[in-house]
Amino acid sequence: MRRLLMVLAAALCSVTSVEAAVVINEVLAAPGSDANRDGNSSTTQDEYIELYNTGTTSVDLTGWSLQDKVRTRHVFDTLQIPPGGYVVVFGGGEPQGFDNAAIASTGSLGLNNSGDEVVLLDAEDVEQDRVMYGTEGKQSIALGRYPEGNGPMALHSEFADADSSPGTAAMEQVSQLPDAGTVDSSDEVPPVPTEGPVAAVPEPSSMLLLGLGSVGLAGLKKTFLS
Ligand SMILES: [Ca+2]
Ligand SMILES: [Ca+2]
Repeated sequence: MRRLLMVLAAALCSVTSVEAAVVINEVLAAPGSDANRDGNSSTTQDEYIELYNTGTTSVDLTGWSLQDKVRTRHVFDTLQIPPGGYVVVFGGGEPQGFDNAAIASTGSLGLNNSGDEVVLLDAEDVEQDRVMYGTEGKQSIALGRYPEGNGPMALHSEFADADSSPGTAAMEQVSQLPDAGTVDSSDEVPPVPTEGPVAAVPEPSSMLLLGLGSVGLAGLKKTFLS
């Protein structure tokens, strides 16, 4: 019995260890603007792959690598990714204003616009994550995981108000959109829900009319039946 429990415990541990903390969170194959913010819009240098640490501890990315369908495109130099942190690997250029950014160590990411595969390997060449995309990669819109870090890949514009969010959470981009400066802080403004479908709840005035309608109908029934 004890032996069985030990075997079960070992099996559970191995399952948990397969759950990778660091995932491929966003991919941009066909950049249409200056994604790395170096002042130069380039269809190759502004390509990027964003990694996200879904775990609760830092992960040492030293020796980890990124591959596309063709070959290894980037091998990480010494780099830590903090819990809840992002790392963006650009095709090239001189990325500006990112907490953690790198440029492809082979000189290019080579992300095919009409479809490709991106694989993340750890320092022991064990696969940690893999994403695939098709012709949707042609648009100048990043493909990202939604919910952040563990959902399927979708066009970034389908779940956020921005076409991309290299180095940040997709939802942070949305919350930055309203101009907070125009709101008078002395007024009590109720918080506006930022997500979730709008429920088809009748407005109070129409509910009142409905209520009046049924009272009217009841009255009519009473009149005709009596
Ligand atoms: Ca650029
Ligand atoms: Ca992002």
